[in-house]
Amino acid sequence: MLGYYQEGTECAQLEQMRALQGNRLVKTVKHVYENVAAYRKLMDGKGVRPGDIKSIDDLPKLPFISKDDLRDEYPYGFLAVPLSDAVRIQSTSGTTGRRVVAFYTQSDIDLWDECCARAIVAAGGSRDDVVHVSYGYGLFTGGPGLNGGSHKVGSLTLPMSSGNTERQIQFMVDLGSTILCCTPSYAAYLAETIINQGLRDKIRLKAGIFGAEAWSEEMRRDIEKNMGIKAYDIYGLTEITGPGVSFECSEQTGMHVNEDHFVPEIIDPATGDVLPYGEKGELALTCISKLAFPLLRYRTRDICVLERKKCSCGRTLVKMSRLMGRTDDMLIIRGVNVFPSQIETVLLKNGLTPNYQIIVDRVKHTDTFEVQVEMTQEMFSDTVKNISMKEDSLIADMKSMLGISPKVTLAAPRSIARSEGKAVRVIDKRKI
Ligand code: DLL
Repeated sequence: MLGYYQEGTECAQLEQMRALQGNRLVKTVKHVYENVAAYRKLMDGKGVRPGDIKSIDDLPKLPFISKDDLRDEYPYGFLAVPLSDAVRIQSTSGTTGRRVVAFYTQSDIDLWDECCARAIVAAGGSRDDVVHVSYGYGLFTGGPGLNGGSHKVGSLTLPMSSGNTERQIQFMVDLGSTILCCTPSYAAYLAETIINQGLRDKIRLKAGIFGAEAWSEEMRRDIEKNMGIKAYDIYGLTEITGPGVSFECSEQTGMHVNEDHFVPEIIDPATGDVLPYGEKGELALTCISKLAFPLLRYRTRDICVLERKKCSCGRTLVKMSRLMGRTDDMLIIRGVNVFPSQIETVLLKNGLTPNYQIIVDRVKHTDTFEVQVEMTQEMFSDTVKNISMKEDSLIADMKSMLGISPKVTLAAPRSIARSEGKAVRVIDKRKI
């Protein structure tokens, strides 16, 4: 079994954890009420005073925060410390609207680094490892987060950032990288390139820490097989801190939430009611130990399940499932709810690669729905008849998974643009 970075916390008894959460929540609520006008307004609007929050059981009394609340207060509205105490910002990519800027004090960065260190150690990392960080550096939290975690562990850290695949592989070979950190789609691309260049025997990777975008169990198995590694999921978001909100352990059945810093709740996205463990819903997160930007009950729009069960790794931290989609990336096509992850599952189960794109359009008031996916080299050299049979069988499998049939186009190998960061899976051309 692999070790722990902070065993006392990672394996704490439930009552001890709840007491710690309660103390930290009380302090954080007081802190934001006193220092953030927007919080005072939101809490006053709901009739809640800091004194009403006495333990972790009082969490549902607090109002939710949404991305729109943050955008309305851009850039400094939610900053909870004087500017002189803040030492860093990170920011979301802003693809779906105005950017969100998150602030950190030095102690916020230290605790974020510790969360990432827990993830690295859970994936088998130690000071003897060479940690190859191919998440982007800069405003994106992936590079800085895993970089900081790797330093805390004491591993040799390669701050590669994303891009320049040739150089990535050369360093991997020359320096003997043992743990790779990047998006799962970039890991799949790196694996493909390593195999094509005949370098599979020259790499020394043993584990990967992959997150920042949705990926399926099938994709995990493919990457593990192609690279000869164990692939671990890691989750996080800029607004809350970045990667390291939760991380996977040796059991690989979901991610332990660092709940001494981030308290998770699953809510019904329509009503906001808190749902019990085991039920699927939207994840809301509350920061209880940060100073500069501690969001309370932040609605992530990510859909998952929480479970508190005994884990074979010994950690008692509550576990969240692999993400099942987002409340906002769910496509509604001809009235049917479709998640890109469902399509990926069908493709990989059929021996295809995770290089695909979903194209949705509207022609004469009717939605069109097409899935373009690359063939493997073997399929490419097959007869036209066999390729067309493969397309038909994919359509049938999608119909049974989704309830509607897309047009499926098998494209030539390597014809769909690769991503070095988060992959673009959906092109929605509808103007609704
Ligand atoms: O993606 C932080 C991160 C960096 C996480 C590196 C893991 C590794 P944002 O750019 O703010 O932050 O995007 C956050 O990405 O709300 C999820 O929808 C998605 N996401 C993050 N991790 C996962 C994951 C970073 N493991 C948004 N599985 C989140 C699926 C993920 N989706």
